[in-house]
Amino acid sequence: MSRARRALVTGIRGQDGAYLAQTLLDEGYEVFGADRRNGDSTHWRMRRLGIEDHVRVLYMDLTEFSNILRILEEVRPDEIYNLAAQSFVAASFDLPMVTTQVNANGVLHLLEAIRTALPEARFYQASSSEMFGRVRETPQNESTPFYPRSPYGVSKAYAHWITVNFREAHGLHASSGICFNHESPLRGIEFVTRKITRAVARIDAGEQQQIALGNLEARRDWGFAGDYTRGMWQMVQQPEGDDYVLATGVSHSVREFVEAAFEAVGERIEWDGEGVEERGRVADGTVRVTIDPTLRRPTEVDVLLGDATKARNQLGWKPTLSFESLVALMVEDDCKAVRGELPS
Ligand code: NAP
Ligand code: G4F
Repeated sequence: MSRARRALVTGIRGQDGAYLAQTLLDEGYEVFGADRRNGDSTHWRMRRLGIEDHVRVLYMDLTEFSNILRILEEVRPDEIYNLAAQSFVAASFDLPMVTTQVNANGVLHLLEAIRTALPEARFYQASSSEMFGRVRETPQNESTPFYPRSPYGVSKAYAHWITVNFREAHGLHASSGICFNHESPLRGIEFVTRKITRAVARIDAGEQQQIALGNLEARRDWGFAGDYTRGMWQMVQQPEGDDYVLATGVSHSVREFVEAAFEAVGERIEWDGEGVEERGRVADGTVRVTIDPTLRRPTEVDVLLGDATKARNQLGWKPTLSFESLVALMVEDDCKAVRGELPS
């Protein structure tokens, strides 16, 4: 009897790691999750999805080549999904070298290890719409030139091109998923969407008074993470590796996200003032949103809007959750967490 297909997922502790593990388990895979930490590792996201006991966790850091090689030789996965990264754009301005070592060199380590030990394995690289940066056209698709605006974006552009090069030079089955922002109740609290939904839930429960934000005008194409991890798996099932954009094709500003999140708990935000003096108030005049200029980035990506026509036509992929449903889902989940109704 042949063994179940094996998948190795790096970044298993992250948002996408948990949803992708769930997707792969649903498809009958034996799932190995690579986690850079050791000892007291907790996997709250996988626990939330009820899959913690079904994923075999291995210790692996993308900056350690021999560690990667050893794990590939031991596990011999059929498919390798590289989701590990220093993924917080804002932090990359202060940590450009760490960001490059993990997000760029780390991908090269993985590709070299695959070429050496497992050239038949299929590879997925978590590329990012952040590579489009100061966008050259709107909407952005697979042919849109990159103009990254952060050390993170630059590192992801390197990782994208080295993935393409290993596909073309060495014949690896390697795909690059150029994913636009995708969110969920499992999103890290440093990202703006979850920062907002968590704050709204805490404000609603009387545990917090206000939220301070940076640039309210930035626009993002926000989708649901579970839709995107299915798209990643679909890419890897194609006969040849390729590049695909995953996006909803709808963009909203951070300001609109704030308004939708407060609306989900029955509050309407009215804005007054300008610049750092701007305030978001609820009906009785209480200030709930303030501006913190230190949260602005040295170079910003003003607007992202993706065109996922290729993924729709070739993979049959499409997003299932609208912006409004996504915001409502995240607020509802954070309200449950505040009430202590979710496992931590
Ligand atoms: P995430 O929640 O931040 O997860 C990233 C994971 O990478 C974390 O669990 C982190 O481990 C791990 N990691 C960091 N440095 C590592 C290292 N040196 N070696 C091994 N693992 C390391 O990010 P995500 O939202 O799930 O995103 C998954 C991937 O997609 C990332 O590559 C991200 O850049 C990319 N991406 C995300 C989006 C999005 O909107 N979510 C869009 C486009 C692309 P710790 O838990 O130990 O910190
Ligand atoms: O939520 P963000 O931190 O996500 P960002 O920078 O778009 O990056 C995310 O999406 C990328 C795909 O395009 C991924 F590759 C990346 O790994 C990550 O998942 O910020 C979104 C926008 C930015 O324009 C930021 O300036 O929100 C603006 N913003 C305004 N106030 C804020 C805040 N961002 C954060 N994190 N915190 C704020 O208080």
